Amino acid sequence: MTDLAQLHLDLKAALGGATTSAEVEAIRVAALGKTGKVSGLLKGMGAMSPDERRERGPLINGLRDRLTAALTARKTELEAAELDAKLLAERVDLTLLAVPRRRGSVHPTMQVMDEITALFAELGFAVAEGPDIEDDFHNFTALNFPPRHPAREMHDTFFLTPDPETGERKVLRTHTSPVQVRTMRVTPDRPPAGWIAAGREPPIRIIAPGRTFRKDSDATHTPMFHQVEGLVIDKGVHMGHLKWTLETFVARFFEMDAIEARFRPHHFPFTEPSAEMDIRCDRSGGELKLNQGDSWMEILGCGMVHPNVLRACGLDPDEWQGFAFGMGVDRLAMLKYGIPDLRPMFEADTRWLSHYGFSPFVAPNLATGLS
Ligand code: 2NL
Repeated sequence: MTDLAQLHLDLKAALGGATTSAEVEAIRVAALGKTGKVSGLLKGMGAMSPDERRERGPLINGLRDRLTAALTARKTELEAAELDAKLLAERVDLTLLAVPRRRGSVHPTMQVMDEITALFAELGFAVAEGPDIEDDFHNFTALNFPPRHPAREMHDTFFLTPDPETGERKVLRTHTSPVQVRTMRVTPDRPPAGWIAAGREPPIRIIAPGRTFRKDSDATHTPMFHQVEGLVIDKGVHMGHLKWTLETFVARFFEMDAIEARFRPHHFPFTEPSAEMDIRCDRSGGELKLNQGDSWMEILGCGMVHPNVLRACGLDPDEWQGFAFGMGVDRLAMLKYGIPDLRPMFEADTRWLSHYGFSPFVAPNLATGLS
């Protein structure tokens, strides 16, 4: 037998014995790699005499071609088997429950924010957002707080260190009203990203949910709390629109057909007239029952947007009118979900959160119910 035939037989035997694609690769390197046996034969052809090359050349080339074909075939075969084995090992058991062990939950405040947002979305309100750090103009002046008026102190404002160059004193917003101011004011400069809905022409229908801050800390106040404010600007808007919107809102929020409410005169610098909305309830027996009894519970503040506010936002009060309202979300969450104490709300105690929290997999919507 010739040396070439023997080499061919040896390689075929080795290939037949290979059980992994890695072994096939090792055989390929040993035969056809840089220092492989077949590569050596191919290189040696240069030093042959023309006659020898005519005789051995086709044999060596033939060996190389047959070997390459055999290597490829065996490698493909083994790789397919390896892939099958891997897929079998990585099989997903679809009979396992998709419900994970619960680790995180939705805070009741955020659940109620989502509920209120879903509810007002159905009434045609868009969501507007703005910065937590505000300037005096948007938090106070545009909202008809006179300069150095006690109302500014009443808000127990957190002031930031004044800018050393301009002396400007920024504040942590004491309400989300500045978001509405930013929505109404059409300014030539583009609002920064994240100030959603800033600079819109009326008609306007928005709610502004978000964090607010006041220097206040006791059994019923935390220095950080959450508000949802709402604003409607259009032509011919009046208290009737305000009343229907808010009565519809509370009935849907508490998931009742109707809720008896009263509007009690009040004062806010930014609305005229202003009112607080109370709903009928019965607190006897330690349990809160809505629509029963002789007690009234304050639920939100509201009013017709003050002409000075419209003017500060570049709107002509003779052309545009509006109503606005504001509510404390944390208190509404406590009311709706029977949370007795405000203080643990923001302590991030996981036992409290797993007790009062909501599933992150069920987003509130009016089609399947809010809660
Ligand atoms: C409350 C009362 C209220 C507003 C907020 C508002 C905003 C603009 C113009 C006029 Cl831009 N008003 N917001 C109006 C009435 C009441 O909040 O007790 N909040 C917790």
